[in-house]
Amino acid sequence: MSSPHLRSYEDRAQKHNNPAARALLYLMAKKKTNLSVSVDVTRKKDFLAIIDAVGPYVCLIKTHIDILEDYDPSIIEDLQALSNEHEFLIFEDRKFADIGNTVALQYSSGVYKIASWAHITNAHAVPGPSIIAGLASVGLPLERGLILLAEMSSKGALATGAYTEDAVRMARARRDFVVGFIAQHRMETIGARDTDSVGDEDFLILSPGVGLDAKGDAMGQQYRTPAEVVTDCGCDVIIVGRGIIGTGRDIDVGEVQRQAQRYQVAGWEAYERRLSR
Ligand code: S5P
Repeated sequence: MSSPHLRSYEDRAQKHNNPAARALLYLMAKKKTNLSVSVDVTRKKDFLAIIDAVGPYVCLIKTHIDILEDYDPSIIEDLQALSNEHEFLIFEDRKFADIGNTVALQYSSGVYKIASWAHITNAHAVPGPSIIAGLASVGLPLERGLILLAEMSSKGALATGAYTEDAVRMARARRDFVVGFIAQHRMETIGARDTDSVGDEDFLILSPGVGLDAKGDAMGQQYRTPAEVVTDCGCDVIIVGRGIIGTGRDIDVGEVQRQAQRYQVAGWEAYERRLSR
């Protein structure tokens, strides 16, 4: 089978074996969007207003639920209602990084009970395969999917070279639950010489560090354009935060919506260009 990035999202949706990945690819094709908005705000009112405004333009809403200052469980009900209304999946960017037993508790329990509402979450590879086993024990019965961090967008990130390769090997051993990577490039070429089966694998590449206007921020973030990310590097989902929601304390919902539409168009054109190459 050809490399996933040369196939349509629709075709990949039909063949994927993980329910969360299948649902995401299906929504991407249906809504013609590979945009994920990162809703990094601290007030419930802004959080829900932004999601309502960008909902029609996204396949995936990415949350950092622990930065909300006025969190209460009703936020999850509102988020789920918006997810049903606008048809997007929910990705809690929790970046788990502990031993299997601890992450299973962090994923299932505590204040946020992430597994009960996030279709997708993510984890660092640093603890080794046991982190996947721990998260899968909670997530698989709920038909969730896991994204491993194979690379990062920040300047000086340590997730490179052998670390990235080992993250990919860990994912290959758990293709029932690991559906993709946070990365800046495709990962199929990694370890292609290994005996691991790479032929029919279909990992989604979700790329943060995307901006049409800025090249970075004051804290080491680095931005590339949707064309660089999707057409040139073959990534599947663009993750955009401040490029859409802005950097000010006051949210201009109309402007947020205009920017979401702009990034949706740029991301989709970049995908169509990639397929027509
Ligand atoms: O390598 C990474 C991984 C992630 S998940 N670099 C990132 O920036 N992220 C997340 O993407 C980060 O936590 C933030 O929520 C988002 C990028 O936000 P932006 O405002 O810089 O677009």
